Amino acid sequence: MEFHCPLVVRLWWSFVLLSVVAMLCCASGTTVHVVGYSARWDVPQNGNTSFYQEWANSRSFCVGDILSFNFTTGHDVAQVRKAEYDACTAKNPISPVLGNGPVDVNLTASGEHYFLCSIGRHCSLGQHVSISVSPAPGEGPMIAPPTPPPSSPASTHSFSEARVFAFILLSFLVYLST
Ligand SMILES: [Cu+2]
Repeated sequence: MEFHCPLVVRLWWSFVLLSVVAMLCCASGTTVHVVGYSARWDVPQNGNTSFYQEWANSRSFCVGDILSFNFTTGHDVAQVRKAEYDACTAKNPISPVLGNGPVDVNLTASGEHYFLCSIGRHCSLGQHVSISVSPAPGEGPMIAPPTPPPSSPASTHSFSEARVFAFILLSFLVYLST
C-alpha cells in the first residue's frame, strides 16, 4: 500500500505545528527584556527614532515577563496611553514616572503597552517604545476587547488548554483518516 500525503494535509499539519509553537512561546517562564539593542535606555544615536521600536519588533513579550530599562539618572520611564505616546507627553501617566534607574516593569497584563522618557525632547528624539504583550498560556486576554463579536471561535487569544488539546486531537484524527 502506497502512503499518500496530500498537500492539504501537510499544510494543515504545518498550521497545527505553528499554532502550538506560537502558544508555547509564553510557557517557558519569565524572560527579562533589557530594553534596546545596546541594553541602554538613552536617546538613540544617529537620530534613529525607530531604534527602540525595531528592538521591540524583534522580540516576543508575554504576561509575566519583565521589561528592564537600564539607566541611572538623566532619564525616566513613563508608562502612558496611546494618545500621549503618540504626542510624546506624559501628563497623565498610568503609573508614577520613575526617574532613578534601572527600572524594572512587570508585564502583568496583555495588550499594547507604551513607554517613553519624559525628560526634555528625549521622546521625540526616539526614546520611546511600545510593546505588544501576549497572554500567558491557558488565559484569555486580561484587557477585554471593546466590542466582542457574538461568534468568534477562531480568536487567537481565546485558546484554553482544553481547546488546544481538542485541536491537536482533531488534527491527528484528520491525519489518520487520510
Ligand atoms: Cu531620556
